[in-house]
Amino acid sequence: MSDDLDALRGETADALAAAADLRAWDAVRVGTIGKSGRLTGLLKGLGAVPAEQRKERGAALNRLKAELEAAIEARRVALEAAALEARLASERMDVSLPPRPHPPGGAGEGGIHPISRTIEELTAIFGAMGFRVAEGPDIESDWLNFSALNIPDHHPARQDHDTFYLPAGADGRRPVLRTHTSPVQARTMLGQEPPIRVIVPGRTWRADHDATHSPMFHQVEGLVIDRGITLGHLKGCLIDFLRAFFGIGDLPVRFRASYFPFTEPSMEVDIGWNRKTGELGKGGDWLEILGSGMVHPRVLANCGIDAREWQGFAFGMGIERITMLKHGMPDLRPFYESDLRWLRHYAADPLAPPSLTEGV
Ligand code: 2NL
Repeated sequence: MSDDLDALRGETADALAAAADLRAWDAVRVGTIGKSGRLTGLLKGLGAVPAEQRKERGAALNRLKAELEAAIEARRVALEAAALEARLASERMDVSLPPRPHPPGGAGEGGIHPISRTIEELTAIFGAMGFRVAEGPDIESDWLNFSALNIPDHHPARQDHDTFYLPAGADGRRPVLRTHTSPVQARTMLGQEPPIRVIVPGRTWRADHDATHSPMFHQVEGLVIDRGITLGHLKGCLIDFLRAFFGIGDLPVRFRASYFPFTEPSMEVDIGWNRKTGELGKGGDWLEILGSGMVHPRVLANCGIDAREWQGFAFGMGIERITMLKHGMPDLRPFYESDLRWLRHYAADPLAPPSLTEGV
């Protein structure tokens, strides 16, 4: 083996080891096996070697070429791996880091208002039963708010002291601020074929203001239209809902005959509680919590549904009311006062998902 080949082997190994990045590495590669590289030069010079040494010299050069190519490639792999390691280390993110403790409603961190939280819970519970959420405008025609729902002209709900009327439109009729969310169910029936399963949470308006009434409040109504729907479906659905919402698996529930213009028969629904302590679930007293019934055939007809083929049930309740009962809130007014002390006390943690069985 010639000295010049040994020198090239050693110097290339040193240069490769010294190459700290791919640019330096490439300079070594070009300088060794590139077009004008040292090894290439030696190979080109083979022709000038005396014939008797040429064979041995050629074999030695080819061995060195294979050796250097392997060493150059190995260095490239090592440099690329090191570069990747360095990049991964510099961009590392600790995804296991837990979120900072989050005071509900506190110190500008934001919390979920109890009304919103109850709507999230209603959506979770009824969503699991196959209901979708429907929404509609606050300003409605009196036909959708009243007539479609079989509320006749002389009904007390139509009197000015209950209903906010707006100035008459081009048709000469006065729109209203919806007094319940039922017009959204009417829109749903008019807009799609049964089967229908919707809940409608939302703002409602009545010209009524005292310690227990606000001119703006929230309701949730529900509507199911399908073939062969009976009172049994209504009872099962509402019993399951009430037990899930209040988180009391054996909550007593009582159905009591009543009257609504839009349902026939109609029932008010009571839950068991203790009148003295306010505790829900036991105590032998009854508390009215919601209204319900089988959708009146005239309402179905008004909304374009054939009552001989389709039946349904509906229900409605006040969101403030069920929220106050669930959390033992004594007063309705703070819901709308934006008092941070009240909000910090009652707001829900935005990171805690609404639970089907426990609520907040
Ligand atoms: C209550 C009573 C109720 C309904 C609302 C309804 C809606 C349509 C058709 C039939 Cl589109 N019914 N809604 C039915 C029964 C009772 O609410 O006391 N709410 C606070």
